[in-house]
Amino acid sequence: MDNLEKLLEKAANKLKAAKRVVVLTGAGVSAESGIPTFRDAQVGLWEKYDPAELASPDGFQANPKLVWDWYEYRREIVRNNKPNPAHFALVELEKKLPSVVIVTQNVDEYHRSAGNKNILELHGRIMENRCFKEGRLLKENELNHSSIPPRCHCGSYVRPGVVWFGEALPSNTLSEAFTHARNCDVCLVIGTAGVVQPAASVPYYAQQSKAFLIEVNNLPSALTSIMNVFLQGKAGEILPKLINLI
Ligand code: BV8
Repeated sequence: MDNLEKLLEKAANKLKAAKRVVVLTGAGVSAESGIPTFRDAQVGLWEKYDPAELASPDGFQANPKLVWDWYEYRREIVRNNKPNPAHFALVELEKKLPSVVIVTQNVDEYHRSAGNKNILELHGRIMENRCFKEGRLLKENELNHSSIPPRCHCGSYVRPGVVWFGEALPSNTLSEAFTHARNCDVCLVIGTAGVVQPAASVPYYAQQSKAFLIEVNNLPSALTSIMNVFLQGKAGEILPKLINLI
């Protein structure tokens, strides 16, 4: 049995015995769906822009049309692709174990469309629209498309329903994620560079509560040093193998 198989078995045994599992996912879990990660170099028109610049209120105010177009480009990619085996393996995990909570940094809603039920979306949803001034969620028929970005009936621009850099995460969702992390037996961290805060604190709360930490990533991340098991590889390949052992 090679080293990866031994590690898979060790991780599967811990998951099998777990009463409460928290799964933290990042852009890497959707990479095999064709959704570019934040780490991936931006392509084409977006090559010369830093995502963290575009994904911010200042970036939007400086150039609302550019940021709106970037989100429309990303929405099209999400619409034209679908969940991959990594997402479906997590649906199986939720079915097999007594309690699994998916805490995701992703805004593509692929965990929901794959079939997971217990999901905490820390950074919002890319398909949703909000009034830039009021923050209110807007229905499609409330958007005035005579400009780009569209405008809310209050006259302010419409923005995507995601949490930008420099904006607070939804407080209830975040505190629920931290509470689950503090009370879990196993924390499974998949496809995240572990850089963006406060999301990247979830595994640290699990560690403080003596949970067993497992990471799935094709490269080491900022979190790998605190992991009990690091399963190196693509999430779409590793997760089905891992879940099949449970
Ligand atoms: C906030 C939505 C405060 C938008 C996103 C300490 C504490 C608090 C804040 C900070 C702090 N330090 C710094 C900050 C500020 C900032 C921050 O974290 N900056 C970073 C750059 C240092 N944080 C914030 O601004 C947050 N807000 O704290 O506000 C506050 C409080 C009160 C009042 C006002 C303000 C808000 C952060 C949320 C930003 N929004 N998304 C959008 O999508 O457009 S973050 C966005 O980037 C993603 O959602 C995701 O979270 C992040 C990218 O991270 P990853 O998911 O890790 O993806 P990445 O591409 O980086 O890496 C991919 C990984 O997958 C890699 O490891 C790769 O190896 C791996 N991989 C690739 N392919 C595969 C794979 N793994 C497996 N299989 C594969 N096939």
